Amino acid sequence: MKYKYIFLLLLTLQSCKKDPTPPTLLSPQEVIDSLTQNYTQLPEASIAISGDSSVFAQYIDPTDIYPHGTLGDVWEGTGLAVYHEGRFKELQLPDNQVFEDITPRLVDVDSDDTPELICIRTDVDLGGGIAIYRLTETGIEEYAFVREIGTPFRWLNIAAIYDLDQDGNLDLAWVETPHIGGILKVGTIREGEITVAAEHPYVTNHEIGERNLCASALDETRQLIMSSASRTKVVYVTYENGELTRVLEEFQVLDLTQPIYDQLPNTVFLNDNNCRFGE
Ligand SMILES: [Ca+2]
Ligand SMILES: [Ca+2]
Ligand SMILES: [Ca+2]
Repeated sequence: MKYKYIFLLLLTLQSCKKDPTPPTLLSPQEVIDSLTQNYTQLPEASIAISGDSSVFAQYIDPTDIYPHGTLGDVWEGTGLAVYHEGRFKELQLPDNQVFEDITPRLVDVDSDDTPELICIRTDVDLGGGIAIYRLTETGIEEYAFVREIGTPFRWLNIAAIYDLDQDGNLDLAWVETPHIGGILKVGTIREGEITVAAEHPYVTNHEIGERNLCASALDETRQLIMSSASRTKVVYVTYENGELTRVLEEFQVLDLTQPIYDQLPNTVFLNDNNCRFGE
């Protein structure tokens, strides 16, 4: 009889070995408490939560190895911590990369009903780029990326993650170097490297040293709205037939330190999956 119990104990230990972290379904508050208490958060301590509360994500383990300070401090994340399907999953960047960002964006880019994470990821020698990660059963892996600008201390800010031209493929829009004559760029999201399909100069969607990343938006006609690089006008840009076109500009100074939404009271905004989420 005694041996039977030992055998059962061994069986139990064996099954624990195969699955070292069995899923634990936690309440949203328990997940937030774990992410707050069990990880070293960024100063903003910002946690992204998917619309159905199935995925929680945050940047972790801040470092000051890249003293750019474009988002208000020198502390940038070096890892991701995610709660998904009852498990906490982590990713650590290599030593030459940081997340020059505040909150990962949760968007299902491959239509499998699980959100991917869209992150501004900087190489300390090559400047800002974008990385998209997908969640696997046990971890986090890279799905697609936008190549870095190529020069250190050059950054980019995402503008929208949306099928801008309604061709059935999700597009990613961002402003490269928004502080020094920003260039709006668009690429279509597919697995692997995301290449630039179109670009448009002299715009901005960020003020240096500020934490507000929501100075651009998408209106109900899928026009990208942001500031002119001169900061004197609001510009409206469409993406159709592979081209970005400035269709309208109006004299108005946007406050880039604040989200754009309250500054254009007559505009109906879409959920751009960058700053506004949901259907
Ligand atoms: Ca920071
Ligand atoms: Ca997905
Ligand atoms: Ca598209």
